[in-house]
Amino acid sequence: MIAIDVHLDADAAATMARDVRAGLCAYPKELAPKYFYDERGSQLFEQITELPEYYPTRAEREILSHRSAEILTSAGAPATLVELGSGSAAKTRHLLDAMRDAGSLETYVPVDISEEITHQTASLLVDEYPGLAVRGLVCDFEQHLERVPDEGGARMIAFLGGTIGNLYPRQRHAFLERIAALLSPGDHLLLGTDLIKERERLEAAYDDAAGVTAEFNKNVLAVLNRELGADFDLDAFEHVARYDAEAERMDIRLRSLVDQDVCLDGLDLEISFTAGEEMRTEISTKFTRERLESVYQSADMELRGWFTDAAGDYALSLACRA
Ligand code: SAH
Ligand code: AVI
Repeated sequence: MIAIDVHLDADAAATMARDVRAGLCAYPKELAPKYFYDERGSQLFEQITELPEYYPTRAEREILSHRSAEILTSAGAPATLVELGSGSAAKTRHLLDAMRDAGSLETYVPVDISEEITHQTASLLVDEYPGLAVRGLVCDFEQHLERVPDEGGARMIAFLGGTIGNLYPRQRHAFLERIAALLSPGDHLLLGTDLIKERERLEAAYDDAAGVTAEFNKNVLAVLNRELGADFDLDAFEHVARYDAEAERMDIRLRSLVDQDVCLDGLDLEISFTAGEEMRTEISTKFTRERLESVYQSADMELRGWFTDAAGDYALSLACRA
């Protein structure tokens, strides 16, 4: 009942080496957020979802717990749920429950870059949903999207958690165009997006009092230490999270506390940081309904459903190919 294809091979290691070299040699320095998610990074993200300041997960759960049946009816009662960046699939259970209750549930396809969490999620789900076929894909969804299996029949592709906000506009546009190309008539995309709100709440959500987000951010340095033989001192950097109102996104960085040199033996590279220098590790874009409508339109898609939590903090939108 479980089949998981892993597409993280020598290719993935070479891609990481190339990305990190380019990011550290650029000015300003930058690392891609997909490198947060080793086993520890996935655990830290799960802790973030439970923080009092981090409202997006609770808001998305509220929508899914109240409106999954309606969402699935609007999506034509699909038999297959594909989920990009599935992680622990904690909130996805609401969609799977509604599919089971409607008698349409056949296949779940988790797609995630983190191998450990994808295996854990798959084995929990086959126990929880007797008869469910899980056909997982461990890969970088920006590289291997077209490997998502097609079982025939209507599909819903869910991209939850606001992860689309971690892509730059150009990446996002290219990604949505590729998703659109995967959608046959009758298939739908269910997209989770955080909405624009006051700076104070946004900045608190990404700089929690317990310091979990700071630890999550610094974990990318531990990943480089292990994977690329680097010698980053995690205590020599601090977490920075600012809202950029013009770009409508959170801007998350690591700031060097001192002048320092870092060696990356695996890349045969030594780089210097000056005291106060900042390296971006993630953006997290916030949306309005109007902005999303135009984002869909330019990717040859159209908005078909809009679901928000009672406070209006977060939205799930249903879209199909135009
Ligand atoms: N959907 C879950 C998890 C969100 S965290 C939720 O809503 O809570 C983002 C998830 O996307 C992580 O599980 C991470 O491993 C995965 N991810 C991030 N970048 C990725 C990429 N390029 N390819 C595949 N998975 C990615
Ligand atoms: C996964 N992604 C949608 C999270 C976000 O809110 O952008 C990652 C995150 N980074 C810091 N906190 C949470």
